[in-house]
Amino acid sequence: MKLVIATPSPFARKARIALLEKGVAFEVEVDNPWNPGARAPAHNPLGKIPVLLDDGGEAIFDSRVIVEYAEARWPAPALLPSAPLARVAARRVEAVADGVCDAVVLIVLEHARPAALQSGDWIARQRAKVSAGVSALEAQLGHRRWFVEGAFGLADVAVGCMLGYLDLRLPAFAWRPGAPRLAAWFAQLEERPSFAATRPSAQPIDPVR
Ligand SMILES: N[C@@H](CCC(=O)N[C@@H](CS)C(=O)NCC(=O)O)C(=O)O
Repeated sequence: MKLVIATPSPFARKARIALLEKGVAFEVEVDNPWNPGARAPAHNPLGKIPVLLDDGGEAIFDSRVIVEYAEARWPAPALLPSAPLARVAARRVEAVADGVCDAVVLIVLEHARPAALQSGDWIARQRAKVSAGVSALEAQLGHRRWFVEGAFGLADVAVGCMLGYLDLRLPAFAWRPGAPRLAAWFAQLEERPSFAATRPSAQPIDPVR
């Protein structure tokens, strides 16, 4: 089994951590979906990573589907609660975290365009989503140890991957002063073996015009 990733991608990291937490054996193939010669379009019509290639060669994407697949195939340890409404709560946290990542991706792509083509309004709109998302997660975490049902799970994985991506791609975005509980929580999470083994790193992006 092979997981196709990009080294900065929070979505790929989420899928990778889910598999690591479940103790599944898999290879990692590094792609750069933004650049010519990317492998992603051969597996996913949307040209996006992550893609999980199962032992039969079937391509499973996107990160949410990969997690669902992993939960079904390797149920223990569970990353999603079994109670339907608790599952919804976990997925909602994931939706906020993934949405912040989407906004950061759009900011990064905008910054990669020639300066004359960049839109300050567009960047400001995406930054507002990042701020609102981080604030909402700070409020939701409160004094809890984990986001949902007192147990580590997908919601925690998704938020941790989002914060790691924020630090990588927008290092000047000072989110910690406004989200001190999330900051302390994230510092501990980063020491977890699955997080420590998957630290994100930058890849160059060809300018998109
Ligand atoms: N919703 C998708 C998002 C995946 C995604 O946006 N991947 C980015 C890298 S972080 C990508 O491959 N983009 C290439 C493109 O849009 O052409 C998921 O959860 O897997």
